[in-house]
Amino acid sequence: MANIVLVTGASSGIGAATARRFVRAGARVIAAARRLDRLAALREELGEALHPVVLDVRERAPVAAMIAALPPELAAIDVLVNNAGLARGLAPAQAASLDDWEEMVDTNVKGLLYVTRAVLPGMVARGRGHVLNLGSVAGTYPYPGGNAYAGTKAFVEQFSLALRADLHGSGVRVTNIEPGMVETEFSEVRYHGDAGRAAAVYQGLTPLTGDDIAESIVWCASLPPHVNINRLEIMPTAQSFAGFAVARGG
Ligand code: NDP
Ligand code: 8X3
Repeated sequence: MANIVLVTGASSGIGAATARRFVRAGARVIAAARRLDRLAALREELGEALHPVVLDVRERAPVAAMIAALPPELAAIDVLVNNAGLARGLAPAQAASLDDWEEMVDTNVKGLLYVTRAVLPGMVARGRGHVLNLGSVAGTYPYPGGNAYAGTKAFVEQFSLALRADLHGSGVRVTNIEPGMVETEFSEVRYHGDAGRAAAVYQGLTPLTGDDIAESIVWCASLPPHVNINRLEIMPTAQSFAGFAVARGG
């Protein structure tokens, strides 16, 4: 089992559940996010094995500085879970907010790049490590209003596969975790705090939980070092596909 794990976006949802699972499996977890109160509560719950770090992954220099300033006992990161991310809005592309689009690109694409670039050299030098990225089914299957969010997750999927190519022979593993509907704060964030609209997304079905995804993440990381899960697509049983849309009369 991994010894030192960095989880971004550990203050909520999938990230918090992943931090819990790794700590319970005996790892020390660096838990990064912007909301200190949430991280402090997680530290209270999980104890000294959790090392909270306030970090906005969109800030390139502070990301690099945080990794460089880790205390020696936490510096040799075995597992990086690039989980920090968000969707903003569900408007069609022709009406979507450019601010929403930029926030998603800055977080889901550029933030993930900054953290990965800061952590990878150490993993390669040690000849071991595992990067697990949070992609999404949205990176593979389009849906109306997914536009920029889907694009960021398609980036994450292809970047993950490309990392596998670059890291060939290094001993460093890469996995893209691709969930469908997971009930977290995701929809509340997508709908800019509209809790009613967010709750309606999960009404009348059994969605995945953050802990369902955390279980899969810990499973991937605990496989023998010669085994690499490239992509893992996970949906609730109640979610599937609705086929192509056809506009008639045109
Ligand atoms: P949550 O909203 O519950 O959690 C998102 C986490 O990301 C929070 O801890 C938040 O912390 C953190 N975060 C957001 N922006 C930043 C930032 N700039 N810097 C650092 N941390 C940040 O959603 P989920 O747990 O569902 O989402 C986790 C990941 O899973 C995301 O990448 C999402 O796209 C992906 N995913 C989610 C699915 C779902 O249906 N829920 C399905 C497929 C993928 P804070 O605000 O404190 O910074
Ligand atoms: C989150 C799942 O289907 O809302 O990535 O895009 S979905």
